[in-house]
Amino acid sequence: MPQSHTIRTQVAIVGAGPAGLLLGQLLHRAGIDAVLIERQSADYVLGRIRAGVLEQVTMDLLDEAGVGQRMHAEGLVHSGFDMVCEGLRKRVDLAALTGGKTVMVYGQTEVTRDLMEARQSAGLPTYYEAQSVQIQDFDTAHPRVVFEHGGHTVGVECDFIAGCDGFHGVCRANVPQGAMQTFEKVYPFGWLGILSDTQPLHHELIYASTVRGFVLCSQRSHTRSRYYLQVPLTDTLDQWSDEAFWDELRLRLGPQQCASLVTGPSIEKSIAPLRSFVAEPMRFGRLFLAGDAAHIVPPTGAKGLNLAASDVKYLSQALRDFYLERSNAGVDHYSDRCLRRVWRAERFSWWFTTLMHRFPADATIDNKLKYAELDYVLHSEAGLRSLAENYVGLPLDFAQAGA
Ligand code: RFL
Ligand code: PHB
Repeated sequence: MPQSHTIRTQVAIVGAGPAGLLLGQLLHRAGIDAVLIERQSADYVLGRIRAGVLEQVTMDLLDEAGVGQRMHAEGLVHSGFDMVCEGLRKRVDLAALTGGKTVMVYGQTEVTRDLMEARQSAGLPTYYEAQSVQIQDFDTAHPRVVFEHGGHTVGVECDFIAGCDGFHGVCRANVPQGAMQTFEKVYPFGWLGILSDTQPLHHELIYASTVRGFVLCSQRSHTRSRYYLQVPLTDTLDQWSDEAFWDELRLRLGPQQCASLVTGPSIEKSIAPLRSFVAEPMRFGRLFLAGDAAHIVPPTGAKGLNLAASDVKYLSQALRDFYLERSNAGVDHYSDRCLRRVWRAERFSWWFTTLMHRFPADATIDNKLKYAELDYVLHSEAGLRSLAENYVGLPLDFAQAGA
């Protein structure tokens, strides 16, 4: 007979990606008890190569969580990026356009590692490789999470469940039909990404719109590069040898931009579909959704991880209000506060994606119009300022009710 046991906590967090781990850390610092439940192993979570650009709001939150030291020591502060379009190359000077704001290039893997280590050294409970995770009774004051772990059935009794389990998780899927409205757009292409231990093409990021499709030249350090190519959704990894990738990158950017390109073997290669998605409201009873569980942006605007961080900021504040101030205000306003920032980031990510990619259904006039828009944005103070303001991240404060 498999054994079972029950644990009692204040907040059960489902999913130990950046959203779940960061929430766990902020709650711990506020003296609120939480248990983390993750379907995968810690190594698997660390093996996922995803985001690379952190906004100031995210950096501040990592500092608040007490895990910012390595980010400040090893992360790369970027005060601008380059845009390339049909032979035009222009630097977007983020700092000059936003009153000194910058972004940090520091991989999601590193953020996750720092949070995992902090959690482990504080001795906080995390169940990795949890199977058959179920959430129950979250429309009552006594929610539960039940799962299989190491041959045992574990029940977690709690006051709240935080659904930080990503787009394919169980939490959103268990909300009764009709209680949440979803909005979705799937783009007709994906991003083929490659990681390689080679010197980056440029000291800052390059976003390029080319006749053969979008290119992003990013990086993780001075010796590790991350490149992305827009590819048809039907493409598979076995069609893309490293050689084919570098050849296509050279074709898209042209010999002049690629003069100093250093190529080498890939250490990771993956294809990600692009999607805009929002579920609202982000709360049902005592279940809160945060991060990719509630919304997805196409990665062009580098907003996904940053939105997960701002959700977690609002959620940790709401839970602090509830436990430390005995106030329901934060809990009640959680969804509205998040969604206002989410929708603005959705709009920017959709706009930047549409502008920079070739769509299969685009007529020649669409391409001409996109070029004209890029030409305008890059040669207008107002256009550049709007791009820069959104890229560095909108402030958290405008999301206060009524503002
Ligand atoms: P995650 O990272 O998906 O973590 C969810 C966790 O939940 C677990 N899980 C479950 N656990 C228990 N029970 C279940 N039933 C479960 N089902 C799932 C999963 O195993 C996982 O560990 O969501 P989270 O924490 O909300 O974090 C969101 C970010 O990961 C995501 O938004 C970013 O990676 C998006 N993104 C970028 N964001 C940025 O801010 N800047 C960027 O530069 C950036 N670049 C990117 C990106 C995403 C990309 N891909 C691959 C989608 C570049 C790419 C290519
Ligand atoms: C990345 O380095 O993975 C990255 C950077 C900027 C983006 C998306 C992804 O817009």
